[in-house]
Amino acid sequence: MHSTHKRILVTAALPYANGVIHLGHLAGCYLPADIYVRYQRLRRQEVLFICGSDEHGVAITISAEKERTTPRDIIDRFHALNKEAFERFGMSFDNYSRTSLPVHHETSREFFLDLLEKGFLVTKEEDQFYDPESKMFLPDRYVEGTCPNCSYDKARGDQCDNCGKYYNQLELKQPKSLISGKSPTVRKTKHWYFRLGAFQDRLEAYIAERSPEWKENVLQQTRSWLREGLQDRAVTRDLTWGIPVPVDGAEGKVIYVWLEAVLGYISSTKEWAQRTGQPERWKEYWKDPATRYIAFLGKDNIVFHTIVFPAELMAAGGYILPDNVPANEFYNLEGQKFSKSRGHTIDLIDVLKRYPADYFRYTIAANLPENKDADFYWKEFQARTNNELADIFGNFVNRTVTFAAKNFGNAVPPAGALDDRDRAMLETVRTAPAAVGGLIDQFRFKDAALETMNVARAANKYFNDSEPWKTLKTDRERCGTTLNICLNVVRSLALLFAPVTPFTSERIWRILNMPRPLSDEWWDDAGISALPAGHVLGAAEILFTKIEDAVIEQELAKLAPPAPETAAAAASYAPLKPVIAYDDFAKVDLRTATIIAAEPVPKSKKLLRLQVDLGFEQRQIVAGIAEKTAPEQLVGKSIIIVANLAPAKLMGVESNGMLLATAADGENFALLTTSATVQTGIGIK
Ligand code: B3M
Ligand code: ZN
Repeated sequence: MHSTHKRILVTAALPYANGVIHLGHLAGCYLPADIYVRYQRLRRQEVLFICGSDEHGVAITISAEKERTTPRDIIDRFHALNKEAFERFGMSFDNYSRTSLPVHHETSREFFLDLLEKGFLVTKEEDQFYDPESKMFLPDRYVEGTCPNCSYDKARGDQCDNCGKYYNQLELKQPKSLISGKSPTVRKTKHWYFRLGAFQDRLEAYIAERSPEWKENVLQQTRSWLREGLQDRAVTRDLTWGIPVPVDGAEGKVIYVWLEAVLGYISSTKEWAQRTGQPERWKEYWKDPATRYIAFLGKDNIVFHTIVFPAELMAAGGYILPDNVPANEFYNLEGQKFSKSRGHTIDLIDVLKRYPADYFRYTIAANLPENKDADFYWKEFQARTNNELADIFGNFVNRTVTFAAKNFGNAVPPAGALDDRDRAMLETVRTAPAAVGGLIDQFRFKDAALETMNVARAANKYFNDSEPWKTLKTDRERCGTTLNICLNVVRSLALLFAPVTPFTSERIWRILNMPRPLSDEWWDDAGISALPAGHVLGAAEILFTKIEDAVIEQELAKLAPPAPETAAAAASYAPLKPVIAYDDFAKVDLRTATIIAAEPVPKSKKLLRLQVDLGFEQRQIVAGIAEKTAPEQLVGKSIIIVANLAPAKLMGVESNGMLLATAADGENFALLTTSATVQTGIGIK
């Protein structure tokens, strides 16, 4: 832990008040943040956990139009729903604000005018799509067309949802206005641009300094933006919903949502300071270098937190910058993306009526998408709940407290002489706070949750191996020692699990009849035996109820069946691999080549040995296409190969490269070829 810091500021991405949050959001951003904050509080760190609703942006105005209502109605509804869902899920925010509040409009105006005054904003006349029917300029999300990069035909105006590419809306092919459905015209409009390039050097230095601590997925996206060179970015939009641009001549324009939303963290902190009667205290969190700032968010928000927001803070001067931005990857549902529109989702407020939040908190924590996408499966939810929470953690607690209630007057018996098994159990508990805490400090929440469950496993085994039901009859003191240790381990587990399953830990605290609130405890004290002999316990209760198969079948039936066209498509198309940065693709060296000889590889049904000519050299390549094409048909073909692949041996035959072909059979099998006139050895990009 970073002892040089006096306090910790934690922000979690402000969800758009344009829909209900779902488990994907919790796994991507909010649950990791809450685990981190709860743990730091138990370490007696001064922590402030800030969040709120992001209530501007065109998505909200589009929803309002679709529902024939107002943006205000949309944000009031979803701000309330999301705030409630977060509370029920145990998100322990110190303040949950909303960017439609005056405090946020003031903060945003202040930053905007400061940028203007310091010359970090420039105005440019630019061509933009205009819808003559609705008489309005079309912001990015209002235009739909064909992606210039991947030809996806439902691409929106600023970023393609299919390939992730950012572009200027005018690059869209066959553009269509989402308001009138007609093709838009192009008109000149003035916008203010943030001169992001002015911060290139300072941002590169900032990232270089922070990079040893940051996750690879975060660094990769950030570095690819820096490598491309930071361009001026339009930070105003022709919209009426949002924060009006505080400059003469900007009527009908608002500040671009992403420029102001990140300032929402500051506004929310100001609101917290006001509400708690210490209006100046927000500065301690945002302007004091003794504050360590951790920003939690999902992976599609990374560059706004590692480049745009730091640039804004650098421009303003005197602000701290994020010390870490531990973004997670995506969390999907049963192998497909969450999709409210397709009904492929889990409504949090709905399911929390049927299952305690901790069942989800533990299931998600145990499989967080920390370094790669992950999925929620209802069957795994049932398995984690039944086989781990109930059979290990719950079972251990219940056996311990009911045995003490029945045989030791519902009090903690004295511990006598310890044997090796006792000492091993106490050692496991003694080292747990540092082991689990160390993982949380490294934002490895999944390993922390699994490590904590391992302590419960060890406790269960200790109970079984100590056989107190036998020693009760043969050696009551020994039996008392076992139960003394087990009751203390129950208390330790309540502390260790508190960041992940806070509701359960509070219940254990009541079962143990603890004299002071769990929140007053010290994390490190999870490693000691703090229950004195004679301490009277509370009433036992079952912590977890197992989930029946039939119940899970009902949940699965609620999920929309894959739509027919996608079901067929799913059958024949492999799911897209995760989006990669251009730099990853650029490492591959593709070349044209000609097959000059082809023969089967002895004793192999699949492999052919090819001699290919690259122009500057000849190569031997082994290809698994013997069942798809005859060798004699290949000679003379102009193909494409991966020329910088590490050499490999297949069935003992050296292969130095790979040819490109469709991964299919029958009429769908095809080599990637070029016309015979194309010279060999030419690079492909
Ligand atoms: N509302 C995008 C999102 O909900 C945006 C995050 C803002 S964090 C300042 O994913
Ligand atoms: Zn695309």
